[in-house]
Amino acid sequence: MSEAVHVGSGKVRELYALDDHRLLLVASDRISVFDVVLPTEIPDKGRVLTGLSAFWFGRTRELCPNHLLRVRADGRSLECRRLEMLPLECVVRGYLAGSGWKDYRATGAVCGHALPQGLEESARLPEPIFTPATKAQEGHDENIDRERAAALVGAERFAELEQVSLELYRFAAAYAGERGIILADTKFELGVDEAGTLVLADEIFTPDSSRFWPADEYAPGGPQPSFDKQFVRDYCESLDWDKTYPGPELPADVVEGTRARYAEAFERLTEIPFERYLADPEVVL
Ligand code: Q0Z
Repeated sequence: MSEAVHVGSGKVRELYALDDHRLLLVASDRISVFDVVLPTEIPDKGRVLTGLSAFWFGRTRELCPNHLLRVRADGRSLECRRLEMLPLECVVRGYLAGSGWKDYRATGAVCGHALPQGLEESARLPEPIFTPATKAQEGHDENIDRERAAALVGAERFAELEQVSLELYRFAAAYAGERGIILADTKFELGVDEAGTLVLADEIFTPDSSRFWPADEYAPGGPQPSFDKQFVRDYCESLDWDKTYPGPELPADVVEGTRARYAEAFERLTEIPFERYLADPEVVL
C-alpha cells in the first residue's frame, strides 16, 4: 500500500510525494484575483489547467524534456518525476505587462534588457526577452538581471535556461496566436534529473502561469482584458472590496461565465472538446 504524502501547497494547487522519485501535482478549482484566493470555486478550472499543461508537455518534448509521467483519470492530477529544482523563475515576455511594464516605466529597462523609448503599456516587444526572477517564499517574485541570475544557477546553466525558455515561448506564442490568443508572457520552473539533464517542470502555458489575452480585443496603451479572469475582475471591481483577504463570494453568472472562458481557452488551444478531455484525460497527450 502506498500513501501520497502532502509536501507542499500553492495558492490553488497541492503537491504530494508518491515515493522517493515521483510527485503528484493536483490542481484545485480555486481561483485567485488580485492575489487573493476567493471563497467560491470555478468548477473544472483545475481540470482545464491540468489538461492544458499536459497538452503542452506533449507538444514541447522535442524542445525540452519534461517531468510529466502521466495524467490521472480525475483530469486534475499529474504524476511527475521528482527533480532537483533550480532556484530561478524563468520568465519570458513578448509584451509589456505587469512588473515588466512597471520596471520599464521606472527605468527604461527590464532585467537589464534596455528597451526602445516610448513603448506603451501592453506593447508588443521587438523581440521576446528572458526576464528571470527569484522565487519569493511569500509575496511577489523579484525581477533580477542576468548577472544575478547566473550567480544563482551558474553561467552555463543560465545560458541554457535562457535559450530553452525563449524557444518554448516562441513555439507556444506562435501556436496560440494562430488560435486567437496572445501569450503575452509566461513563467517556467525547471529542474535537473539524476543525469544532470535540464527538465521542464511544474505547469506550462496555463492561464495561471501565463498571461492569455484575447487577440481580437488587443489594444495597447493600457491593461488588457484577461482571457480567463476578466469576468471575475470586473465583478470584484464593481464591489467596494479593498482587495485584501477575505475575498467576495462570486454570483452564479460570474462562475458560469468564467468556467466557459476556461473551457474555451482549452478548446481553442487543444482543438479537443473539453467534454472529451473529461471522459478521457489522456486525449491531450
Ligand atoms: C514544484 C509547487 C504545487 C506547491 C516543488 N517535478 C518536481 N520535482 C521537484 N519539485 C517540484 C516539481 Cl514540479 C516542485 N513546486 C511548485 C507546486 C504546490 C508548490 F502544486 N514545488
